[in-house]
Amino acid sequence: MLYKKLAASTEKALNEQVQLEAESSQYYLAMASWAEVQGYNGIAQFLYRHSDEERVHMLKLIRFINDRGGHGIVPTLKQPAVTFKNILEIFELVLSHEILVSTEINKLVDHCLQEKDYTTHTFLQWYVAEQIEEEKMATQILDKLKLIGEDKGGMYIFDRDMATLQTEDRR
Ligand code: OFO
Repeated sequence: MLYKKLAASTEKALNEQVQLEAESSQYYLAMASWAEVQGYNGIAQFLYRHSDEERVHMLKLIRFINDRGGHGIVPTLKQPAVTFKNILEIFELVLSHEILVSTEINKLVDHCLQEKDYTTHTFLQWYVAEQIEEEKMATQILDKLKLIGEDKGGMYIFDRDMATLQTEDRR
């Protein structure tokens, strides 16, 4: 084994994060599908990309756990929401979900410091930085939606622009 084996408690905590990243991917996939059916094709494309990125976040964790002598567990996923009130609600949910993920990442970082597991601590810094970007992106999108309000023309342009908006990613 190349690396010092993960402590059982760290392996468990990382696998819980695998679950959360997988749930994030499913959640955004459900939002993407709903937006597409409602005719918001640009927003749907953005959310499909976001869902794919969350799956990559999950994979990075699984590979890391396995590289460190643990076992990355592919989780069972619960059914995400099927319908949403409107686009504003979707991005409010995205922001609150990302804040939840950031909280969990911070708990993991804290756990690593307590365990003196500096390798996992370093690995997690990528997620810390990613969460800052994701919270910022969701906040900026919400600001735009609040400016648009009930303006249908504004929403048309917003939807068009979202087709090409890059989800932040440092891979
Ligand atoms: Fe995995 O970055 Fe958002 O949740």
